[in-house]
Parts: sequence; C-alpha cells; structure tokens
Amino acid sequence: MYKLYYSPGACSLATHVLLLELGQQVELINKNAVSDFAALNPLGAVPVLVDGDKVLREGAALVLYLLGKHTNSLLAAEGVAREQAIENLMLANASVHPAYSKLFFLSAHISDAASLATGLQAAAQSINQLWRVIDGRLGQQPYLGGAQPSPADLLLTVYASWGEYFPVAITLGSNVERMIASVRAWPTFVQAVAAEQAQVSFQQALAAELAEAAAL
Ligand SMILES: N[C@@H](CCC(=O)N[C@@H](CS)C(=O)NCC(=O)O)C(=O)O
Repeated sequence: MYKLYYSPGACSLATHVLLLELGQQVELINKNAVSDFAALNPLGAVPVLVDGDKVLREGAALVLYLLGKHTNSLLAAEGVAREQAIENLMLANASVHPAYSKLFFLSAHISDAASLATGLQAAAQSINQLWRVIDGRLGQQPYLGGAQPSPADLLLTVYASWGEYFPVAITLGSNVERMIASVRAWPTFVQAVAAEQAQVSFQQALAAELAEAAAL
C-alpha cells in the first residue's frame, strides 16, 4: 500500500485521485499531523508519496512514476501523444501551479492591504493569461489529452479551485469550466475529496476531545 502525505484540497489531491484511478490502496497522512515532515521533504511541500522504502516528491514526478508503474490509459506508452501529454503535464505543474502559488505567497508575506491587492491583481492576470491559452486549446478538443482526459486535465482541475480563496477575478473560460466539471464528476475525484474531508473532520473532533479531556 502507498502512503500519501497530503494537505486537504492541495495539489496532493491530484496524486490521491490518480492512485484511486489506478486502483491502488492508499494510506492518507495529513502533513499537519506529522511532527517531522521536514525529514520527508525539506521543502515542506506535499505531495510526498512513500512506496515501500522509496520516498518520492514533486507532483509531476509522482504522476510519471505511477503511470510508468501501473497499467493505464491516461498516458500513451510512446510517440507524439506521449510527448504532448508530458508537455501538458508540465504546463499544468510548472506554469499554472506556480502562477497560483504566487497568490498564496503574496497573501502570506504582504501585510499592507493596498500592496497586497496590487500584487494579487498582477498574479491573477498571469493566471488568466494561462487559462486563456488552455481554454483556446479546449475549444478544439474536450480534454488536453484529446478525446480522453490526461494527467494535465486532472492537475488543472485541482488548481482551478484555489482562486476562490482570494479576492481576485479569475476567468477560467467556458471550455475549461466544462472540462473541470467533467473531471470533478469522476467517482475517484468525489471519493478522494470526501476521504480528505472526512479525515480532517475526524482529526478536528479528536483534537476537541483531547482538549476537553485535558481541561478536566
Ligand atoms: N513543485 C512542487 C510544489 C508543491 C507545493 O507547492 N505544494 C504546496 C501545496 S499545493 C505545499 O505543500 N505548500 C506548503 C504547505 O502547504 O505547507 C510539486 O509540484 O510537488
């Protein structure tokens, strides 16, 4: 069984969904419940995947690792289709994810409200530019993978929900919205979101019980 270190709703959700799509069992471990997470990833970031004695990091690398290991129809074995799928995977993980990360970074590090608003607007513009390009491509085909979803479609669906945490206007485009609605409806996507939320609720209930017991 794999162990997946995650944060609820973070990019680790894509690894989680992918594991379920591949029919794999996964033990979920909330990063915030681990005292020495830096020993697993000195960068402090999820996802971290443990497969036996291997500790694997970086979301795109995990996707390629899992798709190389388990039979699937999400990534062609060779040829132009594979090259395009990997390019799209990197577009998602190395361009769209970092564009969204700017929103989190600015919010964590800028305390002056006017400066923060200016920074967030600039970050939102670069996010919107990426969605415009992706929306254009999805006007030609339902998924970045063509007729079938690809890993990039899954990653983009996870990232797209992050905009709602910030006071910015992010425009996904109607083709992107259609693709995202389709991926969000995957039974594995629904199952992964529910499992992450259930674990958080359980941990909150446990923490409340412990706090109550300590107060007695
Ligand atoms: N390049 C890394 C970036 C991972 C990343 O930024 N993860 C975020 C969540 S989406 C994170 O763990 N941030 C630190 C935190 O949540 O404490 C990857 O693709 O795996």
